Amino acid sequence: MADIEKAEELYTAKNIEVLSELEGVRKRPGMYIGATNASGLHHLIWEIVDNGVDEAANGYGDHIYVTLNKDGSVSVEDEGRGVPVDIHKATGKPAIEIIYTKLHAGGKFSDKAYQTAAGLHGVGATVTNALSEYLDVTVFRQGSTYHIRWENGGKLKTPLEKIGNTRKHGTLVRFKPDKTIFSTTEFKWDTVYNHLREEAFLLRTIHFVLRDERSGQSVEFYYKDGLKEYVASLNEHKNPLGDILTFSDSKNVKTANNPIRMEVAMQWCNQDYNDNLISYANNVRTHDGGSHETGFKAGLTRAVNDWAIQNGLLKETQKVDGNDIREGLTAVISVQIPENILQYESQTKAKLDTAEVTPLLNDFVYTNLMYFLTEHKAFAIDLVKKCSASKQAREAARKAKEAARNGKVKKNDAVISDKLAAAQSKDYANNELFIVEGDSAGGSAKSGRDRMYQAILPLRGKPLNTDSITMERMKQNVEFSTIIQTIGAGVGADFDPAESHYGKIIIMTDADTDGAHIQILLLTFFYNYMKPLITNGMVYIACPPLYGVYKKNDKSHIVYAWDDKTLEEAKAKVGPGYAISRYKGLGEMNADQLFNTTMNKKTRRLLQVHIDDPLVVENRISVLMGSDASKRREWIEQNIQFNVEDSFIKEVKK
Ligand code: 28G
Repeated sequence: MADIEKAEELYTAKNIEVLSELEGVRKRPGMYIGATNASGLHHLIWEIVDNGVDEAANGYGDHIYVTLNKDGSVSVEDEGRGVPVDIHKATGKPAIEIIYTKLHAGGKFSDKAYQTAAGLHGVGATVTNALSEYLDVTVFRQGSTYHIRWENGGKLKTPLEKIGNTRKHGTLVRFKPDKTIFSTTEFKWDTVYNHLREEAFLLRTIHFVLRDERSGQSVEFYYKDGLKEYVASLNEHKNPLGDILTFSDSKNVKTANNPIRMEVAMQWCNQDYNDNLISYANNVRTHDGGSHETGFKAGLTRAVNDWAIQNGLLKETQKVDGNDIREGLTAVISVQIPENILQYESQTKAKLDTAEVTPLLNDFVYTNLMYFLTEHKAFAIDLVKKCSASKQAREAARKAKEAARNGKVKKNDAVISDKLAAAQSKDYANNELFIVEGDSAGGSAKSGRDRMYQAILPLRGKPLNTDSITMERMKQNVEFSTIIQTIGAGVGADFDPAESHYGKIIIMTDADTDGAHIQILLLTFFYNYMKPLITNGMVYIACPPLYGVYKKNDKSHIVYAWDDKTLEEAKAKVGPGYAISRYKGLGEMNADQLFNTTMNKKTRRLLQVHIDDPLVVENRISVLMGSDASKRREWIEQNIQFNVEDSFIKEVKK
């Protein structure tokens, strides 16, 4: 190695050493909280809450109080032992200072058998400190009250001091996120509400009290029946078949130094074509499932088939598929996995990869379900009938598809609505379907589009809410049947995303509350009947610009803007003497403008739709079902923002 390289290497090594851990976090916040959007912002709260939850889970205190303050800060308080304040020998500093400013690699500082999947224990508080304008801790411990404060990303402002006596014990943390780091610093009631509710379901012994000083709202979550209440809330507006089943057990495996704990709650519903499997490993959601879900599914399929065969309901040759059994099933699976065998498939930790768990779950579900079915024969018979009906429907759909493919039934192009302006290309994956609010915007979109690969389907009025109607009624609706025909990939259990005639389905509405409502109604339809479109990331929302900036009296050259930031940039670009138009709807743009601002791949903005928070989905459904229009409007405003990522619609994609 050349000397100069050696010198450089030494220099970097030294630099890394000098760079404090707090600065490291500020340089690469994404590494610690995922992103600096709304999701990352809320992570700051979760990290602090996690520490309080750990203390409570260890048996110290059973309430956690979370308050969203008026100044944009958050307070979190627990009733535990209080963060230690004694002097840490190696450094001569109070322990609390180390805890809030060092990233001591997870585990070292922790004596816990079950690490969170995030593996961030003990690191979280430092991350929150590093990314805050201020972080203030008050400790109530052994008769005394202590206080310490950092500012500007963890710079010690007020050293630890005893400020009084107390009879209470616990920790109170208050912090305000740093505006220079995050794209938004507004905490959302719904996001915090859903997160704490989810934790309350999973933890079952802890009371969470959430208050919002900005609005005066408050709520307490405490679910002593845990997952059972979780499933009950997910199925609240559905038509259940039988009761909620709950099983729990714990098993030792040779490779692990602690038992694996397993818990399941499940219930089937009629008139629902999706399977709603929600799984957790160490209380962290595993969006893509993995070992535990695999075991669960195998045990479930085995139990239903074995019971049906043993009781003469099915012959050996008539076995039902896992898919048929899971149609309409809501299940929450929660496993606690000892740290030494906790593994994930990838960096994102969305898929569990602990092989030991699969046979355990398989056996656990099989044994418990076989027992339950035997004890509840009438239910078991209904269930087997339901599964057989699903199988028949699936086979009929497959046969119809095959017949169409073999030319026995001519695919009738005339069925496809004359409202559709189709794309010329047959490269389906690259094609885009714009579902456009209103005939007039639809007209502009038709003439402005790139005919090669963009198709336009105008929608008249508001689509029906598919939560409150049956599949039969939905299919009779002209708008939905047109969408189904246009996409050409089936519907409900028969839907196959691989057959979609479009790689992207783009919902294009006005940027107002009516537009937002139309978006939700369409998303509700896709969620209920074409869920894989959403889980495969094929559904998008178009973002028309909110402003146009131009030289006064000269609209020949317009610079578009989507939010305050791009508006400032647009003003600067146009220069002195600018004028601003605020766009209220798609209809205000002509065909060229609509294409260039909202449809052109090079310049448009799209939001990719993810609906992965089951509680958000459930909440959405109850709001949509309700007749209270003002509540609905409020929910839309809380949960859908244009050009800003949030819990419902995440990830800005160009
Ligand atoms: C309010 C919001 C967030 C916390 C505690 C309590 C202790 C603690 C926290 O110790 C260092 C690591 C394991 C011993 C532990 C107090 C033992 C005895 C604690 C919180 C030293 C951290 N007394 N409460 N950390 N431990 N609450 N709430 O952060 O070995 S953090």
